[in-house]
Amino acid sequence: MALKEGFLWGGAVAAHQLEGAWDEDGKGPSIMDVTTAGDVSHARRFTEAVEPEELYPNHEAIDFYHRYREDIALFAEMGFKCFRTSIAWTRIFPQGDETEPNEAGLRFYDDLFDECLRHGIQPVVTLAHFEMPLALVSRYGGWRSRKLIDLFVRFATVCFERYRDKVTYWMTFNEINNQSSFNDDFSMYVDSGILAREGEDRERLMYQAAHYELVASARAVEAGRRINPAFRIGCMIAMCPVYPYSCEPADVLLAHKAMERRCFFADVHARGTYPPSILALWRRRGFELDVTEDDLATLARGTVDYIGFSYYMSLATRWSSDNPGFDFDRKTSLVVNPHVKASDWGWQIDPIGLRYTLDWLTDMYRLPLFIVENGFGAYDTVERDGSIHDGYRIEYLRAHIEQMKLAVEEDGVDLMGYTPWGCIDLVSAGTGEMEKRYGFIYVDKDNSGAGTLARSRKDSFFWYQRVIASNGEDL
Ligand code: BGP
Repeated sequence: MALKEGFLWGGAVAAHQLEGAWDEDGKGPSIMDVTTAGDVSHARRFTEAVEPEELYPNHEAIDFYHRYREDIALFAEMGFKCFRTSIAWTRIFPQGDETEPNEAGLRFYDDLFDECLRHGIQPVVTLAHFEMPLALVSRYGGWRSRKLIDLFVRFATVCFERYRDKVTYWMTFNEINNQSSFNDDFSMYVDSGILAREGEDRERLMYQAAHYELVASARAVEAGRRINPAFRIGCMIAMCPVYPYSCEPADVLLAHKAMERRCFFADVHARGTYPPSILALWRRRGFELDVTEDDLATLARGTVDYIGFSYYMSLATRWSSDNPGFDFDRKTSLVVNPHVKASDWGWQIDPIGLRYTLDWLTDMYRLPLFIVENGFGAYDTVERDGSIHDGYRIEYLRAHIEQMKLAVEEDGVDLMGYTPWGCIDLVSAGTGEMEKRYGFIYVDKDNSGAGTLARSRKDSFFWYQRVIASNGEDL
């Protein structure tokens, strides 16, 4: 059995990492327009009404806003069947709470999606990829506020109505579960627009914000189904399977707890209920969250059609006696897995972990899956003749596709498609750098912002072209 006919081969990006044009045609500032490289201090200053200095690499990014025709032609040359991007919320609602959407912003995505469709490429659209309007942080504290539910659902509804006949595949919140690392300022900020205050109970804050987002997602799913029953609307989870460091029972239990804490979001999206372990945790901690009967009914109705997920690496954890409650914390509970190598940024490379993830998600949720991010961030070298020999990237992707095929062929996983991350070089979300590159297409721009922005084909471009043409047989 091979990959199914119509398998969605493609690539993935996010608006704020490649479009640039951050303040053109009426666009408002988003949370990512005032922060860099995992550092939220500028964002804090901005919301305290101090003008921060200009150092945001995504303001220009790779200027996709003006060059998308050329880029989509290159995707088409590779044979893409789909292209995953996000709609920048602040192009549509610049401040987030206007009564009318911004027509120029809506028109940009009309043109972009038309261009994709003209080349036979299906748009796959994430509604919120770390792009909350900054004004919603200043005015409402981001997802601290229940008010955001209505604002997000309105944004989603405007997009569903406008692109009803152009987009079939949607996702609500990108990597919604990153915020489970609530001790990490950046994770909280990008997922929820929350800048935690001194002395606040961050864990409680995270569960409250996550609940509002999950309700917003469920309401968006319901709205989307009403607008076009043919839509397929998914969630998007950052999947890094957490392995026990050893077979010592406490290590195994801690790894299991880590998966519960990181992945309960998928339970709510897919099954429409919170798992018992999370409800018990709220009781144990004495969290009295704003969760209404109505919310629970909404969650049960607005379950997703598929699970989209990113997979870059696996993690490993080891229990110690100063963690009697088996609380997993990404900052303190992780250990290096001696059985796998890591990228230059310390991301552990584990192709078998992808098969494990596909199997695990299928066992848990019995839903179609979509690998919407996977890839190898690396430094590339341009040779004198302009060629780029990125064999390391090919090796990474090949090994992951092999495991993906095994999951489909031998384990019965229902897989919709595969869109490697950063199919064209773009600004890294985690580091703010250009030179952590993922692309099949090289973009001439360095970390300081210098470069012509010219595009060129790497070796991996021609390799991926063959992979798609053979539906994954020629690796
Ligand atoms: C995911 C995000 C992407 C992307 C990717 C690679 O977490 O959804 O936006 O950036 O990771 O991460 P980085 O850019 O930090 O290498």
